[in-house]
Amino acid sequence: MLKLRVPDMSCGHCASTIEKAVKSIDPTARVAIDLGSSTVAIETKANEAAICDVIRSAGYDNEELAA
Ligand SMILES: [Cu+2]
Repeated sequence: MLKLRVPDMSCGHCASTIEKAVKSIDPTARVAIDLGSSTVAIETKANEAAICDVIRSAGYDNEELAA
């Protein structure tokens, strides 16, 4: 489980952009977004650094949280 803090995520549109970005790398990923705490939990078998990068490319800086 990859947990990220994504400070610039503020609405449902942000959430769906991030989810689409993750699924462009791993269509089977499970993405749980919590706008209240600006965190995203991702269950994926894909490379975690690649997931962070694709979210960044979509316009959302992010940092990994300790599990
Ligand atoms: Cu938004």
